[in-house]
Amino acid sequence: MNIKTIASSPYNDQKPGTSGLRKKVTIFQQRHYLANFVQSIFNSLDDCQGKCLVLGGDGRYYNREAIQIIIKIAAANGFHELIIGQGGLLSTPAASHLIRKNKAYGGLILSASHNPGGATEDFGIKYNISNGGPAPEKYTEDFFKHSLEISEYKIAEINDIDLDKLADFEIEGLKIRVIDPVTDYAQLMASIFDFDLLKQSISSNYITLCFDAMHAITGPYAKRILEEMLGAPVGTVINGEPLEDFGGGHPDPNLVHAKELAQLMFNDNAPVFAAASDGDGDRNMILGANIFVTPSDSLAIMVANSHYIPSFAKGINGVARSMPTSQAVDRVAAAYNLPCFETPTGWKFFGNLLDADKITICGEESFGSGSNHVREKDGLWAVLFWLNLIAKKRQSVIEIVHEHWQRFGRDIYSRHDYEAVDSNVANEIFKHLRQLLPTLKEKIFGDYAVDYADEFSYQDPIDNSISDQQGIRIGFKNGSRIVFRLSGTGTVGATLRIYLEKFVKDSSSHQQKPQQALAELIKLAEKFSEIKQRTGLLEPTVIT
Ligand code: G16
Repeated sequence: MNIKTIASSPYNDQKPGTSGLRKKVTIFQQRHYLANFVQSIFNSLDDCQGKCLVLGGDGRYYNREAIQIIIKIAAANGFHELIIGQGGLLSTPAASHLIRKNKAYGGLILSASHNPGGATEDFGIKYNISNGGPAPEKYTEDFFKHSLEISEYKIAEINDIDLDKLADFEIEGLKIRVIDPVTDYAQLMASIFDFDLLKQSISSNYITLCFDAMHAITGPYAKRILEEMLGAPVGTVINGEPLEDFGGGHPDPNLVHAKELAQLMFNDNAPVFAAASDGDGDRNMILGANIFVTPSDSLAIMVANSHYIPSFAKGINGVARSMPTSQAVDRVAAAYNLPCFETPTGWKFFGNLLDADKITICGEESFGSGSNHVREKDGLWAVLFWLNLIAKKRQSVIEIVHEHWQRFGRDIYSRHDYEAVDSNVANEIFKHLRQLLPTLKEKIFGDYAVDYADEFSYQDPIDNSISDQQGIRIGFKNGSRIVFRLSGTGTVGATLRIYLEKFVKDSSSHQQKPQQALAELIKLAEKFSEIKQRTGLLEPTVIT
């Protein structure tokens, strides 16, 4: 194989964020930009010679071009086998599964997740290690270090690969397998859930449903599993064709961006169940007729009912949630005597706990939940989990949620995002909050007496690595919390997130509307951060 070495020079902005490197497409299209980053990853890994790499993305604009470039760089760096999803498509959880199933060295997943796609929108790339999970911080820091020192990259002089034809072939010793992106993943789901029960419940119309793929990657997965394998009527999956620009939409499954679905569900004729997933298929939003299940509640409910799911019938080892996720799951863990871990935001922090069998189920407020079946959060897995629960418990979504609140109390929860804030302003807000923390101890604000005020730092219990500055927390004696964090996934300025949580035990108060129930905490959060004065934004950009 003819290999060329191309001289290049570093870009200084290739530091991966919460989940890989995310930038505008136009940034990725700069000369050598993508090649530099890919070569930096390969340079920082141990020898790539003779190894297998999984490759695919969410189909967004620039996916195909990027895959052709990566194939050539991977070939030049000595990979022996490449497993690529047909059309260059792989959902993030499916890629994680393929890495594990094929004992691959790792995988490159091309996605900017829930961020919009298109020629002037976002693109992203992340590396997953051999356990199938996102590269932990020690890797991503090394990728960045290499990107700052790069002086050349290697590229094989081979023709573009036909990504659309399923085939196994060899180019001068390099094995390439273009595989169906759905088959392996669908088999995995069938091994976890009770597909026979689901088929019966759907064919008897006990469960009626709608799934919004938001013109992103889960279209083909959801059509195969929900419509073809489980027999849901054709048309159950809406916006099911993956498009490079997601049809101009924002593939973020929440009540703001999946408006069509929200309208359908808060209606007299709503189906029993609805859900949506994001750009790369790892997020989920769960809805029942006239109810939206917050991701934090969804996690707690899944854990509390996990014994109804065939693969968890024998019990689970433990659970974990990211720090800003509500404490609802902690209450379940305490009641069931399960270990419960609090990690920083980012799925990569669950990897070690899952590998060490300390936890079986984990999740985040950012519309993500998953288990030890892969090392990524998994949108369709969560959907199937809920469908399995509805079918097994013979209860509607609203009944399941209300029963849960009745037993454990309700953590009323909301997240307020202030997007595209000037980065200097955002940094000043955090500086100000850090100075404020020591002055808050033991202070009382109306119904809220401060219990602790600190900045979250995490020591991984398996490898003892420490991650500092993972969000500012103000906890109150009544169990309520305010958390401030800067997003690590945005591509324009800074996104400031305020997470608000209030625990209500008494069932007569469970039906409150979150924004009303949280009004006093919202005022306190705005007062502590001075967010309105400092950003000039009078309202959050997105409330979920
Ligand atoms: C990524 C990570 C998640 C994280 C989320 C939010 O999700 O995989 O673990 O919770 O970002 O991050 P932030 O608050 O920093 O924006 P995704 O779906 O974007 O890959």
